[in-house]
Amino acid sequence: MTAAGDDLRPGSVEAVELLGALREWAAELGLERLAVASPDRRPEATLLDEWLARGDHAGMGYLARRRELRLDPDRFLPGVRSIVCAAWAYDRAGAMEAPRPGATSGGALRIARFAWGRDYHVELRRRLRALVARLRARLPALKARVAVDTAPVLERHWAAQAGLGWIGRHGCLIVPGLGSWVFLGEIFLDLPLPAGAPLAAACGECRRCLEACPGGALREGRPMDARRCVSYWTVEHSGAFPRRGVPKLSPWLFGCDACQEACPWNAGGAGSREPVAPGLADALHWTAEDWERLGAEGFAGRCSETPLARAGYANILRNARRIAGRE
Ligand code: B12
Ligand code: SF4
Ligand code: SF4
Repeated sequence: MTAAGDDLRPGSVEAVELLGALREWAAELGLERLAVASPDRRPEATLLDEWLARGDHAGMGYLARRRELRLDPDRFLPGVRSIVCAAWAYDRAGAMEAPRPGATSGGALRIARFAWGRDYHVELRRRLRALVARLRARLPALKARVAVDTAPVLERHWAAQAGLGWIGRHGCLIVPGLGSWVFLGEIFLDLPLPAGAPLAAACGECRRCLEACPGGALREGRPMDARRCVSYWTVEHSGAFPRRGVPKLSPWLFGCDACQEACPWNAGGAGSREPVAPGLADALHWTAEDWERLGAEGFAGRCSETPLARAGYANILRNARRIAGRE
């Protein structure tokens, strides 16, 4: 069987031209950056295996499953020749009066910025699929597979290999000029496009994120311990909290931005052009009582298209009660 890119060489005029077109289309779709990783630059199995062996993935059993798919891009898309990595800025703080770090007077609970808009899984996937459709108009035989967050793909690894940005000590990808307030998404292609080169990490002597982390989840030189991460407990953990081992959540109702807010690379980052989800604009300043009063129906009405919907009202209420000392 012939692959879509059989006539294309990675450095050829055609391949460079195609990447240029992809970048233009991405910009039209509102995606800030796009770069390509070579599938040959596979992730180190030991980093993932040791992370799992230590139990750093907490209750996220799905991360231990499909290990081979996570480590081998050729299993994710047989015949893969390029991994197109996109960064989509999500910080909407510039567009509105956002609660500032430490400014939680009046008992306002905080929602991390990644959750202020409409569900990014849906929105980013739609944009990446639109890119695939435009490519297919030129190359009908193209094999492509899109990944956004939930797919068994180590997204930060590929984005770093593509040179889209570099991984900071907080573990997030920092994109020059944008900071780390970006979502990542990928298109695996059987088409050889010119790959980028990794950027040098530029944390220097800074350790602000490690100091700012409320649960002590971040460790020098290796991926974080999710058992100590507020984001894990407020977003991923379902059901009652265990008696021991949950860090102090306050003021984070959903997600946590402490490590990223402390990061100097996020000081002047470009904001998102997307609006805050209508149901959330005023809720960004709510107290635990406000969330309690909302009720399941009110929650569905306001939050159904946002990342909060995945957690569900019961878990959101559990978080609010915990912060208010009532759980
Ligand atoms: C599970 C998960 C979580 C878990 C666990 C976090 C973790 N660090 O693994 C929890 C729930 C805690 C979480 C929290 C958050 N997440 Co999250 N999460 C994921 C998910 C689904 C899988 C990550 C994974 O596979 N982890 C396993 C570890 C071993 O892999 P890894 O962290 O990707 O790291 C690999 C490499 O990057 C490298 N590496 C990573 N860190 C470091 C550090 C050092 C020192 C070294 C040497 C190497 C290294 O080694 C690893 C193996 O190759 C990804 C989406 C995806 N499919 O990749 C989103 C993703 C990483 N999350 C994202 C976001 C936005 C968040 C939050 C900011 C949300 C919030 N505000 O609450 C926080 C940030 C917390 C933090 N400081 O990392 C974005 C990050 C975007 C970016 N700019 O980097 C992603 C990419 C989703 C997306 N599509 O945009 N998340
Ligand atoms: S998201 Fe919060 S708890 Fe998790 S590593 Fe960052 S600062 Fe620590
Ligand atoms: S806060 Fe400092 S150490 Fe942490 S990621 Fe940002 S620059 Fe690196």
